[in-house]
Amino acid sequence: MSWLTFIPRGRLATRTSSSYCKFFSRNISRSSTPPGNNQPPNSNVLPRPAGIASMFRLPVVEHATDLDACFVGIPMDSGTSYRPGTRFGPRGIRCESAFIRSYNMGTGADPYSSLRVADLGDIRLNTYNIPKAVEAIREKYSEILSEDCIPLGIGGEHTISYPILQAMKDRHGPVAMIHVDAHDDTEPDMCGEPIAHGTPFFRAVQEGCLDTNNVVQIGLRGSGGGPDDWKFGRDHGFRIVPAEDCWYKSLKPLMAEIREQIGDRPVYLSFDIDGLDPAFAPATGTPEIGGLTVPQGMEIIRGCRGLNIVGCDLVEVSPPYDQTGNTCLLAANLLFEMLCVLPGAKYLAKP
Ligand SMILES: [Mn+2]
Repeated sequence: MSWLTFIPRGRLATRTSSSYCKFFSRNISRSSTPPGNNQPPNSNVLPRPAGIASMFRLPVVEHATDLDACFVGIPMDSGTSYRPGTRFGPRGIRCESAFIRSYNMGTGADPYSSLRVADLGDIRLNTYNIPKAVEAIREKYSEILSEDCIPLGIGGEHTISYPILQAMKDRHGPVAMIHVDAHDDTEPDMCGEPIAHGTPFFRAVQEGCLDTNNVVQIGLRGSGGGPDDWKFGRDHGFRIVPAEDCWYKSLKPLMAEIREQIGDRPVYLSFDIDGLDPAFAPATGTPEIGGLTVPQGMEIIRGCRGLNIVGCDLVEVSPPYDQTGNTCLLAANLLFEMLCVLPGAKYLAKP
């Protein structure tokens, strides 16, 4: 059966197929995206499985010039301690992102109508040399930030947040941070190596990249080495919200407290997919039971609306462990939620 079967009869039935496309592109899209702003193509014009699998099927561009926000892939897994595979994260998440539409039914956000957004492709990093890889990430982020563009990083494992925060510090000074994760990632080293996916926030603190009295870590849990595992953050003023403190609860009140505390400070959002329970996000390197639910993850991101967000990342998705594509689909949706709460994102309706 052809899709043309579904074209309504009457006046429309006399149109040619190309004028149908024009009709649908003008009228079916409910977003008010102005001409010149990018947005995902309407699926009545270009079927969602079609086209190049860029992030949300947005145009791929080389530079962040004239963009308000950009997606940038960081295909890195050299710093992983257990299951590898996050180097395929950007590719897997982009592939599943093809399903996601332009308007947020839950919140009324219509991000493409006010933000100019594109996919910057992937950072060309050295997969054989971690210090060179993080240098490439820092350089690319410095370039993006110099254009006043807000980067949404598609990981990659959590090592990437270290050079990102270096670039954030260069641009904004020490930043506040909302960090969703099962792990605190404040190890001083792993096997004696200073840069790995368990060390990014130790390094960031040592180098003055974080406004440590305005760092919140949400969802920490699991087996550990001992009772002092989270001591480094606590000693530096981090607020730590273990997963157990989130069980059975809405996180809206927590986010209200966090917004009150952070105020208008520049804030970075780092979302490790393993902050969520492995029932929802099994395709990750170091899964821990008893994690946050998907609605709780969404409450955290939606609760960032109104904050001065200067960048976000979504890390630790490992597509080789993604039997169904569901973890990548979840990650793509969370990145859409992040886009919806960036400063300047327009809302058409109240939830
Ligand atoms: Mn992490």
